[in-house]
Amino acid sequence: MAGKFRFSFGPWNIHEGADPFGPVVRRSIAFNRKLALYKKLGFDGVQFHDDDAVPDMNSLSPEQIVRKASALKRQLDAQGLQAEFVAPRLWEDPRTVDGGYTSNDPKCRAYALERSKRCVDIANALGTDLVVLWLAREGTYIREAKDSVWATDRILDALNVMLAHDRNIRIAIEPKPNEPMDHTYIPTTGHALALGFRSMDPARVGINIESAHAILAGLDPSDEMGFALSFDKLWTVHLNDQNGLKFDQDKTFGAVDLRRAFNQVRILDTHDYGQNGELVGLDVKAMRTQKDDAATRHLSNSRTIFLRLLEISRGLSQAKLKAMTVARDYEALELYIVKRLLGK
Ligand code: XLS
Ligand code: MG
Repeated sequence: MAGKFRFSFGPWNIHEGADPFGPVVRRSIAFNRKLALYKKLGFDGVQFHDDDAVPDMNSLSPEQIVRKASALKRQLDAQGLQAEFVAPRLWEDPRTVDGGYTSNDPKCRAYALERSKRCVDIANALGTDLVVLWLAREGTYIREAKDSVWATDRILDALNVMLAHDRNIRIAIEPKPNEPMDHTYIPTTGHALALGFRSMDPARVGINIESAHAILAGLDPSDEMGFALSFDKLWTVHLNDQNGLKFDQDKTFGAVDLRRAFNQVRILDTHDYGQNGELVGLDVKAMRTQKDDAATRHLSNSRTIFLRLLEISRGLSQAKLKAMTVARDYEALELYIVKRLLGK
């Protein structure tokens, strides 16, 4: 029985358009107004950074943080929205300039671990058991700055600190090979899964695969997803698109390579992604050129493209696919797929 997909995005996906070379170009949309847009755009789930949920959390006590997160949970309930995950934002604070868990300064490492525990508390208060861990600055600009064995062990310690802090929390590591660092530790799905298996509770460590991150690692996102699915470890996804090996573009899903997007949809659908409540996250950014009143189109367009590719995937003739693969006639298979993508 074909499942129904539910979608999510984070408040950072509606943004003012600043890039490293220029300031904001659109008006800020207040958080409450963003929340009101979710259902209208066809989304049920909200992804959070810890400080999206509780702004200014560094100046609050653990109890105050939980109180604020609980108030937000009531707001989400009132809108019929679900918090999908919370991710510790460990890349903006001055104490995380050299990374969080792998900073060379022990005081900064201690800050990163404390912050991660608060993130777990926020997830709890928001009614989700999922934390996403994007290891943004856990890496180096120059190889000699850190020892990669030591760094791997520090990231493992951080997983254990979070797993021990809460008996139910699950952690989905989001691998990315570079940016903002020259090289990031835990760059691929394989690295992340291997690390999880060394943790104190491997059953509670899984994966978030972002399409663009896999592409930046020279890998095919659908195969990365398939690898994680075969371990039952694909707990969320960040679908988007990426035009070659450059900065992380977070383009509209399917906007660069429709066939690559199609294969992501197909692997997810074929293996019943979503059956345990997983959402389809769209980590897409609006182009800087979008005007204020049209700066949410990348979200609804990504969802529309996903659903259209789903229709195409479900409309394929299983008998034809089988015959062509048994005959090893991959030219015929290729034309069949491309024609379907062309609407023929
Ligand atoms: C990075 C993301 C980041 C994580 C969550 O690619 O946009 O925000 O997904 O921490
Ligand atoms: Mg992401």
